[in-house]
Amino acid sequence: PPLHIKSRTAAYPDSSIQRFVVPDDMVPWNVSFPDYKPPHYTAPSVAIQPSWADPHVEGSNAMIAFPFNEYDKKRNVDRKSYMGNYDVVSGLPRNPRGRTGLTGRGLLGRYGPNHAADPIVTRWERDEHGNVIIIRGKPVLEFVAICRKDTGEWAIPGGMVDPGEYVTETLKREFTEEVLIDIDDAERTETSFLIQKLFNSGVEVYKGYSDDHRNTDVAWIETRAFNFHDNDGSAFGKVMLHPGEETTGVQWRRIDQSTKLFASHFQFLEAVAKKHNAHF
Ligand code: RP5
Ligand code: MG
Ligand code: MG
Repeated sequence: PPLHIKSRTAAYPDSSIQRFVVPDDMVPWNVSFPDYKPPHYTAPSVAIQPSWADPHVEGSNAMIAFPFNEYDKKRNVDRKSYMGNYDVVSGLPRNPRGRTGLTGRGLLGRYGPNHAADPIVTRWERDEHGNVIIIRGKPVLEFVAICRKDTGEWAIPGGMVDPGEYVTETLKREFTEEVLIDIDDAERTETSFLIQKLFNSGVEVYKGYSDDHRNTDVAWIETRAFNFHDNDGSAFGKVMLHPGEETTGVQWRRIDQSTKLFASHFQFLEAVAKKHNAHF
């Protein structure tokens, strides 16, 4: 697997914490790194134990408190990884991609994997006459992008899976929450029917680790990304997109090499472009 990069971003978000520097060759756990002393940080927002976070446990007690590598029936949280069984060392789960330079949960609620979902809604980019734009012989795709408040980067409007929630529900819920859909009454019924239909046609394009700047040695994000393609533009034809609470902007953006995107989203969009044999 590729080296995680954003998971080693020096300044930990929303804090004054600096990660311990982990050179590329020291990332794998099986490489000995005797001097490795990552700072411990659990954000106050997590430590106050909101409903989306695990209760805080000291050191090796985590192993007793949570069924790692299993479905946690008590809390309705999936603690299995999409990347196979992860190691549990001194009672704590170990990031399957290697060292991050930080221990504690940081901004993440769960010890071990924190499951997310990413809805990639696409359509063909068209000119003013309605013709699909072609670049170097290939049609161009657009996706619904949000501008995130936390990093200022463009991103897929994804989010965390709630306890007991199916990923298919998370995809729809997050999309609705982050990209509020504003349509007038006359069109509401028809449009929501078409969007509903679109959301039943998802194709999975990624399942696994998310190289997120919030990841730590003991807590990390894993996601499933699904593509919902509005091929003739009918589902979103009359729909206006509006930014939700965690978002400063929302727009249809061209899918190509040029955009710097949040977490591993670039990789997911590349997979979508390939799948549709589109320009990238
Ligand atoms: C990324 O963080 C995932 O790919 C997903 O898009 C996102 C989930 O976190 P929040 O949007 O809830 O902050 O790693
Ligand atoms: Mg989100
Ligand atoms: Mg959200």
